[in-house]
Amino acid sequence: MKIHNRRLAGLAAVALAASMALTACGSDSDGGEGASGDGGGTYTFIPKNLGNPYFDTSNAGGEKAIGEFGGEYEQVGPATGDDPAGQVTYINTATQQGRSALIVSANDPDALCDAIGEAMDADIPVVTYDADTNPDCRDIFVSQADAAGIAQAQVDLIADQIGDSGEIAFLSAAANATNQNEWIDLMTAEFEANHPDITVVDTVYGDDDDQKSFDATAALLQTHPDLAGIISPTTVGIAAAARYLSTSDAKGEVKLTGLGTPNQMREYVEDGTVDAFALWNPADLGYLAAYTANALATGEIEGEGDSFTAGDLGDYTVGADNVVLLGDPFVFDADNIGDFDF
Ligand code: RAM
Repeated sequence: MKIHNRRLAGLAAVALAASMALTACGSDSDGGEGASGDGGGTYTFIPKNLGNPYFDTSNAGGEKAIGEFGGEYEQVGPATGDDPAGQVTYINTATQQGRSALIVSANDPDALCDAIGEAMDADIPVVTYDADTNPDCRDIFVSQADAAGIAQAQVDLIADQIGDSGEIAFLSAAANATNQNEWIDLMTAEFEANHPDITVVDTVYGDDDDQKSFDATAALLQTHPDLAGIISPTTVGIAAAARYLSTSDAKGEVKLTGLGTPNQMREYVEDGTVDAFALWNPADLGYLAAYTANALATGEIEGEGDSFTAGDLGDYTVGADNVVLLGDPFVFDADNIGDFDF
């Protein structure tokens, strides 16, 4: 439905796009309708924040894909992972420049929607990846894995590590992060339904900032002296928490799991601070998001039910709610972490 609106709006946007082409960047391949065939086009990645190794990896995957189909890549974004207003300014700039498509990991489900709506009114497709907005305010969400599967993997890991009994807490990213909030809600429901001896005692927020996450871990241990485990469903949070635990008396006593990158977590798995954690391949996520944006920008797909080929990853079909699903999460432990380098 939204896609149709965008198509209708596209007619009205032709004049706007034409006038923008006179002032923007001097390239006649700019603009939502400017990408033709498989090649060309200008693609802007807007992660939650810059300087986060997770997004460095995912966006490098996006850059690789864009190179394969002959487009131009850029990455812009705020310094911290709790700044939706910062993301809005980058979306507005990209719209004024008439980029071919935007690929956004949203810091907030609602706060970006007006800016994204203006981009789509100018016939610039908007793909969210990693963290979605409300579904009715973007074209397609490229999802790293099914949210229920991500939640279940982390519940199973902590339940196994603490003997299915005791107090646990969440160390999250930003309080408004759609992805973390959805996973935490699903995990809480799963504990209540199937793990009667596990009690969730707290949720704290490190805003995907290393120092804030480190400090929040210290505070959690002080506030809850009987804590058995921490789940941190953010790569920044779990790495900071592991660093704190690795030199504290709680090392190996308070279990830590969640979502991390192998390169950030390797030393903590090898020194016994962490038994196992999960993630998908972020490079594949960015790669798939770029091919999805290209397929929208070239008109190859419009929405649910349409199929496209994402380079080396193969064929994908847009599912319900205009979601494209990458695959299943993967569990890393001491036996396999040496096989990965991201
Ligand atoms: C952090 C970010 C990102 C999340 C990963 C697991 O890098 O919060 O949104 O998907 O962790």
